[in-house]
Amino acid sequence: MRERRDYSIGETMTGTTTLDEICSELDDLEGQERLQYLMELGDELPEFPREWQTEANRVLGCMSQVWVVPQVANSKQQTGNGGPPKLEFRGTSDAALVRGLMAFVLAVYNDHTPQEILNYPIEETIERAGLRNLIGMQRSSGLRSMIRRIRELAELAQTAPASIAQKAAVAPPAVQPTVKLQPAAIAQSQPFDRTKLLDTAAIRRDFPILQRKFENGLPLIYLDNGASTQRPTQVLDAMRRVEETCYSNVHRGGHALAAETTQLFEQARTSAQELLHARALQEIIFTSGTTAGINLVAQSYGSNLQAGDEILLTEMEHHSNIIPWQQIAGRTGAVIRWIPVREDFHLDLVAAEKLVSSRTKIVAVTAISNVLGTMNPLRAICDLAHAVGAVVMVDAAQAAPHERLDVQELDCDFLAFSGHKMLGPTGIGILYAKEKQLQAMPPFLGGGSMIHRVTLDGFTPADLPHKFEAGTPPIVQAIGLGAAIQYLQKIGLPRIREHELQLTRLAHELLTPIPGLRIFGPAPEEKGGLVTFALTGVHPDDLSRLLDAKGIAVRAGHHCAMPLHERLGVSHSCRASFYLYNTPEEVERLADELVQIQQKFAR
Ligand code: 7TS
Repeated sequence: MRERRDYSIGETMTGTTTLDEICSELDDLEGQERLQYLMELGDELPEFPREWQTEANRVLGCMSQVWVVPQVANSKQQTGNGGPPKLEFRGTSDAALVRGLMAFVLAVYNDHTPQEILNYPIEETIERAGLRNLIGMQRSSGLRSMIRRIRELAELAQTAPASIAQKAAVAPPAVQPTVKLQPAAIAQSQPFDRTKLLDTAAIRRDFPILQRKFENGLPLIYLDNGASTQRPTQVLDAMRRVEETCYSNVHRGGHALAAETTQLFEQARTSAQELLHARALQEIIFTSGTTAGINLVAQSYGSNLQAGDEILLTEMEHHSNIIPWQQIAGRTGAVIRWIPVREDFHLDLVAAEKLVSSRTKIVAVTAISNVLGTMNPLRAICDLAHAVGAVVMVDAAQAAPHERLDVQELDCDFLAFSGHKMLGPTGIGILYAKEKQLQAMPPFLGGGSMIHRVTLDGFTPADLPHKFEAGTPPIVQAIGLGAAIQYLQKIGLPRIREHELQLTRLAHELLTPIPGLRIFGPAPEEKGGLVTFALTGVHPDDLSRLLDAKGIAVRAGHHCAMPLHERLGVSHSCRASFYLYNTPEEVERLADELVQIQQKFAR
């Protein structure tokens, strides 16, 4: 048998043997011994929990069952501040030899940046290790499937790093965390980094309302962006310009004003299409907001539900993504099932997999929780739903304003958001839906604009998107939303996300040490730009009033998420939610006031 080497310098993070050692070992051995060695190598792979052996993690194209999970390597391996994150994969198979091949693949790719992974000349290494002759054709194509999967994940990490975090989140840790709340979160989090903030001084000049001072001389500190955001002059001007120069109804009337207004209105649709990277303009429906979009889908798509069909929701939904489904379930006899929220504030996807079946017809999930901030693994949820033929409705009310969303990448069937949470006016929102779904769905509201032809006996609906836009739409508001989207795009959603992440880190750093203060939500990296908390001894409603007296606007209450609050074991909570114009000084003021309140009232 082969001699065991000293692995002290050669061990990778995951405890498996290094690539050089594998190659030199294979070189030293002959025939059967080499296969035996590969199998022993597989035994060295770190444990891969059963809960990780999901469809989403499966490597397609292998004869045996193979799974891979990507993770961002922990900070001690990082190249330092600002360097690209290194990836670390965990994998396994139900076949011993394939586990050995997995160990080889992981020795090649683990602890490297996505670019290094993509540049790596793997064929040379396969040659060097002599694997081509050793493993035969079928195993060889399995090996290539593993490599392809790892390269795909590296590409994803480069283009959409958040999805790697999402993919990693699909795989829960082997041991469910027992520590609740922020101590765990702060331990994982990177420190606040001022250099990654936006130029808020310049941005704030665009928002007249932010100059406001209260009668007591205190400036406004607006931290209630989860409820609604403020409008910049660019949006206000765009709306005023229409009112003052060309206002008219749209898609009717042959006069000049109608043509000009219609053109501006349709430009806003194009801006929304670009924002979401939708395939076609026909897939963008103007609604009055997220609530209206979800109701449209529930009433129209949901009208085909039958008794016993299942709608899958999550415990962290806003009431807007609960009640429309309860209403349609009540009418059709469909049953609602719930994906639970785990102790670490993430969805329990292991439970979700068990809940999904051929009875599941619709999965409706929030992209970002308006209370916890948790960013949900949308692509994995879409894959899970599509595997059983169900459609997915994404509530993007808290996501579209803050992060880049690509409906084609997500592969969701429906996605809704509101203008007023992203610098636009109230009364306007967008429903994205795949064209094939919209074609098959009956119209929701009936009236002007949504018909092709009407007779005394009935009507034929108009083409998309007008089929779903009955009556005079919120014209000026749609144009305002278009201007808001352009404003956000000019700054760039990834930069806005980074700014909010820094503010959230700062908030966690400053709020966590306050005695009796509990944060409801995961680490800043895993959530949107908000912090929801409770302070022992002070009711959240009082807390918000005390902060208000200091000019700080936060929201207290159940935030239209009563089932989630029940799960959290509290009736109300307090939420500070950030946006691109908020500053670290404002977060510091919030923390200072909370310290004072704690010292005065919460003993
Ligand atoms: N979904 C989520 C996740 C939300 O946060 C909200 C509004 C909605 C749907 C409804 O949006 P609308 O524009 O149709 O009303 N959320 C909040 C909030 O958290 N505080 O006030 C409104």
